[in-house]
Amino acid sequence: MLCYVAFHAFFLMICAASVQVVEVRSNDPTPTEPEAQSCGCHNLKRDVLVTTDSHASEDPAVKYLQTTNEKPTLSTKGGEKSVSDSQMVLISGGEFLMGTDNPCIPPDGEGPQRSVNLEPFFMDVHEVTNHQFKSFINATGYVTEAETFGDSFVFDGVLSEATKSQISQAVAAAPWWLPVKGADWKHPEGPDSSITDRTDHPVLHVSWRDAVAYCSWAQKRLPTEAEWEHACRGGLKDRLYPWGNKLTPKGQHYSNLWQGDFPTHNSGEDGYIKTSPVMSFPANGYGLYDMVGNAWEWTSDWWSVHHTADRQHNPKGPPSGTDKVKKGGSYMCHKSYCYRYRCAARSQNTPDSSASNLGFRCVSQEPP
Ligand SMILES: [Ca+2]
Ligand SMILES: [Ca+2]
Repeated sequence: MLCYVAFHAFFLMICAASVQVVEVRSNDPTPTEPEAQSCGCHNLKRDVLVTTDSHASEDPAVKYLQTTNEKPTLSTKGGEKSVSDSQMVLISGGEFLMGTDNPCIPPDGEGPQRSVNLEPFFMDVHEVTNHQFKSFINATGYVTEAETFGDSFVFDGVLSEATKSQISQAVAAAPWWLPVKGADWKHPEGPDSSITDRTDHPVLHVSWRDAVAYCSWAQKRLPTEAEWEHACRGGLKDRLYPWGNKLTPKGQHYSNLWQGDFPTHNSGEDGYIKTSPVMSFPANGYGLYDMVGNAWEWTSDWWSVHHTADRQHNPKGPPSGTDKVKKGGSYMCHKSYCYRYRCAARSQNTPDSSASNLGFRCVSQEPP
């Protein structure tokens, strides 16, 4: 309840705010309206910047099925690595409690807590890395949506001054989000950046469709929200985080989040100002890394904030919608602005959205 009260005051501002891109005036970098205290990444809509979507009708799950593309190198002992170079763990099925009856951000639809039954599945132990995504691109020639559109959203705190000086727009409700021309998975902070020293970091600037295309190529799929949350909880019941209820047990950081004052000062107390190499923090009880923090992760579900309290079996979310659910929060999350690095927390973006803190991992019914 305390959680709710603390959040409620500034949520009233959030819910009234729609994302608008505004001109940034010199000597007045902060747009005047609407103001909202949120990280703002939950509603970065590409269509405020771009009006065409020429390949919306293509189904990446079909187009980039591995079998429709060049046969990838299969895993061999001591030889070449597997197609997606991935490690997966078996997540037991059965019953778990999804959501919470003590929501910190009630309008996100964190509740009610409901009993969910799942089939067993395998899940990538870490977020899909730049290295893995590059294998996919090399094998298929896939072009991401950010590359097609020519831009992507980047948090201004990670941009070079040279890149920032060329930008004249920002997201009204969250002026630290800037549309950066040339930002894509290979150039996370725009054209003057690269992933050369970040091959083991989570791939960023991938839209939901890009993520679906990758998983299909790897003969996997995106997790449902229920699968993701079950996996996040790591076998614990009704806890905030994958490791328990205390954010930093014995002073140790268990995830890559934001320490300091958002959005002006990131102390990097956990060791990282931006993304971290996957598996830099302890795994949860299921052997999964970075389920919260580092990069947000797409799920297959359409977004809705209305949930039944009835027991469900393998829920897959609403049949349609405008936004897709993402889970886990990112290196940009701080309790004061984006307390969404909890297993029950959730947020959303349109399927064509991409940003410098949003990635994914895959699941499969089959062993890797
Ligand atoms: Ca950090
Ligand atoms: Ca993550």
